[in-house]
Amino acid sequence: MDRYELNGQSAYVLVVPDERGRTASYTLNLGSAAYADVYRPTVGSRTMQVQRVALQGGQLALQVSETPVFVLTGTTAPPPAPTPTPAPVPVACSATGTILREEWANAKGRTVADIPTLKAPTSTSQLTLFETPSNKGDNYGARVRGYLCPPLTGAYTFWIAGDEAGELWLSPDDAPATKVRISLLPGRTGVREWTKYAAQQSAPINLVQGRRYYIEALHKEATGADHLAVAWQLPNGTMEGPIPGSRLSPYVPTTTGTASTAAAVTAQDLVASAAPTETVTLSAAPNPLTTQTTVRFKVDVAGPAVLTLHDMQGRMVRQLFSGPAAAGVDQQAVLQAAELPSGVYSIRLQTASKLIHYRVLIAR
Ligand SMILES: [Ca+2]
Repeated sequence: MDRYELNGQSAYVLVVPDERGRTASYTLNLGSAAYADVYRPTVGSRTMQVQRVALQGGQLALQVSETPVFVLTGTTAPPPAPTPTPAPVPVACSATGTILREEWANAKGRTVADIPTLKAPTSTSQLTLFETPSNKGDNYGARVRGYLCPPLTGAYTFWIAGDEAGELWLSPDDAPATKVRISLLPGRTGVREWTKYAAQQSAPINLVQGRRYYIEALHKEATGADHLAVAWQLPNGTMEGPIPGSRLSPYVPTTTGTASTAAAVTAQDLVASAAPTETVTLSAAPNPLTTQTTVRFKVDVAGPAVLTLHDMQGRMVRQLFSGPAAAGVDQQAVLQAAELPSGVYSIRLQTASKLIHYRVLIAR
């Protein structure tokens, strides 16, 4: 995390800098800020996606990845209610009627940080509304996750209720990696008791009709009563609590394991399996670049080499070199950037046993 100051205004940049596909949860302490604007670079766009998050006690919890996230704060009035775009004709939702619930049994602790989400869950089920069964047991953690299909375009407000600990996270799109915590339980509530604590309620959040949004509720139970539910208010004022299955689709875990941890393990395995004696270097200058840059690389074991350019989503946008590389010889390739949008890119060099990355910024 880097912090930049100008005239008393702070900007924060959060990034996992190693390009191995790792992600991390991070809580920024923003002091007296009332809200934060979270900016994310968008592929092919000169402007960034922005999400406004109301803060409780200045705490902003974010999911951070190798794509940088920029945070600006505001201390004045509460966030202005976004202006809904009228959408009089609802389109058919892609919701399939359920949301995934994962449970970890025999998990001690009273906070959501005690949920062992990096392990495989001990059981899973599908809920037909955004509410878990009451009084299932003691000492478990759970995660309810999937996709929202908003029936209208405009500002939605969310609530979480539960016993004992819970957090609600929402992405500005359908990617789990971009999720932001929008509300939480400061303490236990009754079943569907939405208004016991101010922090149970989110800021108004603009959603677009028919688009998919990733949503995730974390739930930690220690002892006694246990339950969890999530509600929302539609732009037309309708309250739905809990959110019905007609708005929901389940998250579908991939067979290779869920996203970030599996990707991280794969990248580390690649590095670990490299011949210990092989050294590969990769650089580009100038960087940042405007029209072109010269990429230099060198291998000390002769063999095939492929040099490619990838955007922030990992898609290959250019191949810069492919062929045999001689040992100990400086190789060069020119990256012409004229037709590429401004943004952060990754140059990848793949050899027989190694994959390395080099980050470049195209800025005009
Ligand atoms: Ca309890």
